[in-house]
Amino acid sequence: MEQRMRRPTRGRVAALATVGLLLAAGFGAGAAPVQAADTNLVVNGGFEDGLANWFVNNGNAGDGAQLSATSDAYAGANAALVTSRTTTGSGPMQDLSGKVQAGQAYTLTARIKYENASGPATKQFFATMHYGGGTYTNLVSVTATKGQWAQFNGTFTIPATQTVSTARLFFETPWTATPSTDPDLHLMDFKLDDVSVVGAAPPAPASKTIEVVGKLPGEHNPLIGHKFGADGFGLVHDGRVYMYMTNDTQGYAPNPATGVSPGINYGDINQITVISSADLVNWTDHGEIQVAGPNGVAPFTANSWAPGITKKVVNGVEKFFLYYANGGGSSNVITGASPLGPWTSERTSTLIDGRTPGAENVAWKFDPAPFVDDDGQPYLYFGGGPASTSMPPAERFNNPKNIRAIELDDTMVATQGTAAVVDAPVAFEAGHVFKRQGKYYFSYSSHFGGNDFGGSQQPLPGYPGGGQIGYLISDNPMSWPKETYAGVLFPNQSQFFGSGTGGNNHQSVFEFEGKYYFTYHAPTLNKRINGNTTQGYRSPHIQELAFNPDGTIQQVVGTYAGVNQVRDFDPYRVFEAETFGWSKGVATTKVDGGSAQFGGAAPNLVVRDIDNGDWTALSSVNFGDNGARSVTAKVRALAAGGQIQVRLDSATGPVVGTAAVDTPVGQWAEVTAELAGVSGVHDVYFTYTGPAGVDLFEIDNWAFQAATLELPVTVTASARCVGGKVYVAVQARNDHDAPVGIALETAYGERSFAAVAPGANAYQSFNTRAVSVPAGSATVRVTGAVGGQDVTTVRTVQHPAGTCGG
Ligand SMILES: [Ca+2]
Ligand SMILES: [Ca+2]
Ligand SMILES: [Ca+2]
Repeated sequence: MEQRMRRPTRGRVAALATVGLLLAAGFGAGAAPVQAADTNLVVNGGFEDGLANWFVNNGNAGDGAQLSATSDAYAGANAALVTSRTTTGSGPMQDLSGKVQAGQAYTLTARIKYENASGPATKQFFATMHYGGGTYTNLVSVTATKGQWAQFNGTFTIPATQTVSTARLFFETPWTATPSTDPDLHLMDFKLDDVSVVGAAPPAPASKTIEVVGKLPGEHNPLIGHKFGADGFGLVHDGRVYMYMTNDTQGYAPNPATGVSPGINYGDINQITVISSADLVNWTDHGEIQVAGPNGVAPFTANSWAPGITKKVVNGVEKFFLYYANGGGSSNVITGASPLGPWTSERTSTLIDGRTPGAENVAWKFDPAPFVDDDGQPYLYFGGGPASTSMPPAERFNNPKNIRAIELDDTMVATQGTAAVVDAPVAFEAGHVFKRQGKYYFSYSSHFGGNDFGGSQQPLPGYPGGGQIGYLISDNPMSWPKETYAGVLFPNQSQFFGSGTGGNNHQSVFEFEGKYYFTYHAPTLNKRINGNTTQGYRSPHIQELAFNPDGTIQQVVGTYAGVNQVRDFDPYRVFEAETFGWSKGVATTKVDGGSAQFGGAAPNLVVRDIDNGDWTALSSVNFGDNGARSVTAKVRALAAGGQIQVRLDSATGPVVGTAAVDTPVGQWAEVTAELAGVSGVHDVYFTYTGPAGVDLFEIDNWAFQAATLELPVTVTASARCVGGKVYVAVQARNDHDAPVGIALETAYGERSFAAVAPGANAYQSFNTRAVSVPAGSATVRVTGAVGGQDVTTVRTVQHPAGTCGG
């Protein structure tokens, strides 16, 4: 009610008085010169982009008007025209939240004109700021003469105590409670053009960069330490594991002073985060898919929680189907041409909602998890939330029947038939199915009790406690009676990670190169940032899943150690710099142009927020016996004096190479570090140094270059006279640890030796048939194998001039 009852309070009167003084002092002409750093905070103030960034003030329930573009402009081709005004405050508005700052002074200019024949000869107009709630402040005033463009031109200072998290600028006529009694005086149409608010540049948005080491060197959980990710769902494709996650980082907003973010707000989340790895330790950040919201792949959805993905050949084309929860009320699917997109929506409405047969009694039609059987038949599992009140309390608690299984049709983007009940004990959410040795496994997260589940009840013996992952084993992917319940496969994560890590969970299972893996989340990164008082920001984890001979699952133990690295990292190729085993103090951001490693259609990110002392690292990089000669980075310098140091095995290990990032600031370029003594298998740390307090550079990708393979050989050449002729002698000693072939070539002949033993010499004295020869060169060609590779090393050696009897 307070908001609707706007009145000219003392504050408003005082503000008006200030404006009057400024105007009386002849403000426009005498204004202090605008500082070079000042910025116009208004976007499209001249309406040359039509009505972009403008809308009608809607601060009070009664506010309303029509806003249109008009060619009757003060300048340029367009101005704004406001008609059908219902209140004095009904006028063009632009949101300056996040741009204006308390305590700052701004200069406001604008042009305004009214023309209605029955209106007054002159009329006062205000530029006003709405700071949210009932707080309105008139900023600048002008009295216009009918039919003429009048100019707003004044300054205003936002009080140091004013909260500016909401700050919306609009134009209006002086307030009166019942303007409809004289609309010609109070609600006339007017035109607006050339609006500017000039002052200090907007503050930089607070950094989301995670400054702590969130994944400790040597540990493999959480999977990444530079951002969050929840509800991970693993997909294996073409030798890599892809993890799709709810983008918990989206609403993360640590206070710059305290470092503590407000608690997670799932309503903020409309993106899905994707990472991938070929070894389960070094993960590449593929950024976020803008799934939902006005600019999303599926703009008819608002949220993108709890993704589930599968692949299937449809009409001869392999496609990837990414299902997600549109909040609690419905689920949807988007289609990818690859695991990394590009993504499209084949639907124009949600896939699972209140119209889905068999889902009518499911409270939360969310958490969609796809499964494609060996025969190609696809299924979708979904649902959760409060149990139907039609059941007795004990049944609501123990067998809430809130999860469903349904067939998908061959398109993968529509269901067929009626959903069947999954009678998972104490079920809450997060249904997931995989198949092993002909048996189907359904896992899910259990509820925490309470009024939604029959009030104070006890679980039946063997049934899960709160927030655990239980599972069922069935011979039929559509049949899940309670008798198929097989136990708890993962207790609550707080049992392993301690205070601050409780709450619900969401799991998946995937098979990769002969082993099964279990994914789950825990707010372990949040805990490393804030201690035991976490704010609900979750991180992805993986453990190996082991089975008993009877097919039941050995209960999973959550650890920071995580899983073993599946294979060493191959450094001799271009790979994205947004690939880390571990990192400190860096962030990533998407850039245009596709990925050098994953293809032009795949997203590409760069590592940013690189400060002096930050680092990124790769686990178990195999340089081979012969080692690396150099590493090249594609970088964009942001300051002079930055350096990349390459270290082995820790962030404080020996520096084995350095690249100066001395390329032009702001431009992408390549820099190279020559390396010494880098062979075998090592963790590699890229440590970043340079001037303090500035971002040093950004990095797009890396490539190591293998050392040129060489066969060690010692060569000598001489000339001497024998029997009146000059002989040129060439000798090559095999310094390799295996036999080699050696060819000796001179201008006077050549000779080849097969299988010269280690330490032995190939020797030939070539008869020049001359009494005198000039100095010249001999070529020694050595062939053999190094580390299993065929190698040829060519050396040249000078022989002196020779003469007989001179
Ligand atoms: Ca204009
Ligand atoms: Ca940093
Ligand atoms: Ca990159």
